[in-house]
Amino acid sequence: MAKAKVGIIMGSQSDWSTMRGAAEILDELNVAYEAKIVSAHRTPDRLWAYGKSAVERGLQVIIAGAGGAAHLPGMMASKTRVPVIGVPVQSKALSGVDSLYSIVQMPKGFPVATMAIGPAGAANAGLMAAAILATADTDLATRLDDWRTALSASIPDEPQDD
Ligand code: RP5
Repeated sequence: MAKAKVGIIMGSQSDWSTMRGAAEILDELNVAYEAKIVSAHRTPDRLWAYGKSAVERGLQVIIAGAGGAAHLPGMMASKTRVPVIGVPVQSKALSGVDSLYSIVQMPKGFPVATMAIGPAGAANAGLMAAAILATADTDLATRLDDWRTALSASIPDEPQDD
């Protein structure tokens, strides 16, 4: 199995149904990744160890998804210089606006590239990770260009009746 270039991490098993969207994009684009549950609150030591070892393990992008008090992406960004893409998972109580605000409002110095709330954000996180890697990988760049061309081609010119 190829060594993971992208780490997909999430605060809970319950986030996987959303974060799977990032994994599916990386599968389509043949980008090696790993997926782990790493919680800022429930497993803080795991978060620390993951961030501390990310560079030496060869991770080039981290996609971090969390909901509610969504501290995982920001804490990970504080622990590693590997670029972190944050995905606000849709929460039950506040529909993910809490997650979005928690992730996007980083203090100067520790950025998190924050996506949209929910599945679209997860898929876009996969695409963003691929785009970052494609700057130094021409084969991946071609696959990503082809993916984008196929998406555009799938959009009809005119609306159809249901
Ligand atoms: C966060 O709390 C997780 O990222 C998840 O989105 C949310 C709820 O977690 P569970 O109670 O479903 O485990 O830590």
